[in-house]
Amino acid sequence: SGKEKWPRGDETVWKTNMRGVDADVGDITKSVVNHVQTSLARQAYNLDNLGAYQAAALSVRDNMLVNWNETQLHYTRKAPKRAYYLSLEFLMGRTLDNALLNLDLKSQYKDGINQLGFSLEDLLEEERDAALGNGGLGRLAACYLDSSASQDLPVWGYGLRYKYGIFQQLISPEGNQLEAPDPWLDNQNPWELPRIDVNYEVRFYGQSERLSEGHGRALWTGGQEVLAVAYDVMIPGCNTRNTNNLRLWESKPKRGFDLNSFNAGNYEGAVESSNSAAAITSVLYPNDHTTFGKELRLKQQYFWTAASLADIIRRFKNLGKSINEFPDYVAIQLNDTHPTLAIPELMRILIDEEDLDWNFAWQIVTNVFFFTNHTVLPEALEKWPVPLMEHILPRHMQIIYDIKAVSNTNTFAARIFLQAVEKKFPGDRERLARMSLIEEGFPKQVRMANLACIGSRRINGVAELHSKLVQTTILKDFVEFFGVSKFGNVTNGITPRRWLDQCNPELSKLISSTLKIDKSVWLKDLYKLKDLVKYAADKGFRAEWAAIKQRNKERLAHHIETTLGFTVNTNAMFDVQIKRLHEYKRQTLNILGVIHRYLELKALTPALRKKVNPKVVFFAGKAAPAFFKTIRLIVNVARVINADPETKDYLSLYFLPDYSVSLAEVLIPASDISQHISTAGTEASGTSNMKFCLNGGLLVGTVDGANIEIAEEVGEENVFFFGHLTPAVEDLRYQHMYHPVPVDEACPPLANVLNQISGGLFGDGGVYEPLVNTIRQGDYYLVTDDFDSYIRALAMVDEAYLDRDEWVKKSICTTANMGKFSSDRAIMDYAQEYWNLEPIPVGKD
Ligand code: GPV
Repeated sequence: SGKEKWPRGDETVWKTNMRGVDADVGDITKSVVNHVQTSLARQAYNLDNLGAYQAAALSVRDNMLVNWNETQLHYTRKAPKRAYYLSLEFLMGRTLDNALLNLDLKSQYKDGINQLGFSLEDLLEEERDAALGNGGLGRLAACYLDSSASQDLPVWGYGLRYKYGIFQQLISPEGNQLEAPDPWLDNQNPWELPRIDVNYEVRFYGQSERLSEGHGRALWTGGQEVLAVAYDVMIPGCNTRNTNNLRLWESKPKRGFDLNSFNAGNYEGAVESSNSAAAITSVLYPNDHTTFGKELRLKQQYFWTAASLADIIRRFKNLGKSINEFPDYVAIQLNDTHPTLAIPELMRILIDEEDLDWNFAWQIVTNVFFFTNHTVLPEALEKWPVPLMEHILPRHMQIIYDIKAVSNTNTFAARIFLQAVEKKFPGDRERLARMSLIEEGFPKQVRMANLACIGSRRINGVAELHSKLVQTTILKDFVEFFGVSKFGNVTNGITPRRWLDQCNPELSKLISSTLKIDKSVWLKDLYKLKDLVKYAADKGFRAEWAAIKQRNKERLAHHIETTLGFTVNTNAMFDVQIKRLHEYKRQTLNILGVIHRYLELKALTPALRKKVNPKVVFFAGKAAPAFFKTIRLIVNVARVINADPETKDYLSLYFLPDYSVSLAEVLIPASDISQHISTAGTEASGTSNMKFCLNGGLLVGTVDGANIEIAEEVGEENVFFFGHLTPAVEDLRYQHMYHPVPVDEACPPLANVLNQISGGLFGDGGVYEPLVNTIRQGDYYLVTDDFDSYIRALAMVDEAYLDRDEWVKKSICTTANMGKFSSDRAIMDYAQEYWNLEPIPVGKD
């Protein structure tokens, strides 16, 4: 009785039979063959690349599992404060290559796979991307997981296990985007561990009755109960045994069949309810920067936050601490407003289940949560109709009204401040209306950003300019209410493991051999790249640098040749814009610039044309229906100019379908120049700008988001800036509204381009009228105002590229000065300035 002895049985037998990570090639082939036979039930004679990939993945997974187990045990024993990153999106991409590199097993596996008659490169191509995200926001979450594990920080991610990730994009011959489902789990996913035993019931609908006694308690009953089942994804750190966890929830019916319906003979009804539970995690909503107010989306958000919180609380309770100490052991980061329901959900748990006093519960809540805002665009600010919330989450709606009442009658911690504000702005009812959690109207709506803001310990934006804009525009009233110290900035970052070492192995090797330090050192201290600056003067080094860029361009060309059948001119400058299509990101400005260039080329004599710097322009990105026309225009411009014998050697254009993390890994290292050309003040940060620069590509961009900080680091002489600055944007928009000037007057070269489109140079001009009219009328994103300056910037790019020696120096100096943009720096900033978290390295007690 009493204490059990662990392990059971003979400890040395356990120890000598545990797998280690220092497997040699013999162990690797043995483990892969074993998985072929026993996990896949296949044999050597019928093994294809897919089977070999799966066996290799399972073998690598075994190595990760050893570390993962050890890490979780270590964290449990040490009981440190932990942080949880709640994100509705994790855009992970492929795992095998990344895992091999982080575990430092790539060369051993390469040899082992070779001995078995396969090529590791081929097997890597068999893996499907895990594309559980739309764009930058989801990819940022993935980079942050890599950096947390790599720096031994006890951070877990929580998300949803969508059956279908972001849609697969097809482009029809006419240039229309078509969407197909992304059945990424069809081949089985070797990287996830189903945890059927880790599950929670989540309630929807029903009734919430306030209890007369107690302190705002209620009883929530009835409705529908859905089961959340955990799937764990291991996150290996680079050059450490620490392996963190990403826990994804899948929805299941609570019982396979509802017995009551079954007894009543209502077979169809029973099956239907089981279908509706599974629907919750069936698909990732493809809306980037927009909200739709769809019931299923609200159910996704609650399902995920409720399951995650239940799991976090269960883990906390295992520590045997009092609930008062919750904020000392738990920090929860809200990735945008999508998980904001976690705030009223934690209130519900503390009040209704833990029986805490309302004010005390609110004090705990406001010390646990941290909120990151990722945009100031109004269309992205989430609002949920009150009637919908009342229907689906009646208890949470009551709590939100209670929070609203308390914040309005100012009985909580910030009372002193509000009194001061009221003194300063006596009877400012408009201010109160703006700050309210409920927006008046038909219907009333819950403002999730306001809720996230008042329910969090600290709030941050994602680049210096953006964080300033958050504080002076959308959350201005809250800065005046709480004081500015509650607001901060954490400039985004990217993991140099995936975005340099993995995607550009030749450059990584050159850096290590030049700096004479192992990559495991500089990959985890990216400021070390600074020493590359002095080699910019070295002719031999420049030649190697340029040769690698050239081979990366050929690798991209080869990829395009084999997948799309186009032959790309690798002697040209490669100019790339890859990101979700949005009006504010201004892919239109880019394509209009391409047409302008084409018309200028056509006007030149053949002799003069020969002096022009040849250029290939690449676009890729998925679109919401509102931006389909932009893709159609790009595709049809490509069709015309790529077939024009007079110009095609000097200018060609490709729209690469189905943009993904894996495609980005091929495109980014091949770019000479990339475009980050949002209207000033609209792109919160951007993160692909960092990836291009880290790989020695230069930027043409507006003075926006992280472009500004990149220029601060690499030097303004190495960035091609153009366009109006943020403070001018509002005035220009005002002028467009009240003193409109026709495009023909405001910018004749642009008017000419628009007229060519309308005139049918790229097929039926009528098709493009709505697109062209966004510029001719209103021009909210200031394409007209920035066009001349944009064309001038591109001319400067051409001129700079002609002096190839200088260009390569710029390229080297750019990479060398990108240390700040490692996501290691960003995540350490969160750990220290927000979460109060310490590294907990495994095996270094
Ligand atoms: I809100 N972002 C995104 O990808 N999707 C969204 O729904 C929202 C923001 C992006 C921003 O647009 C980028 O500027 C930023 O770099 C990225 O989030 C990560 O912070």
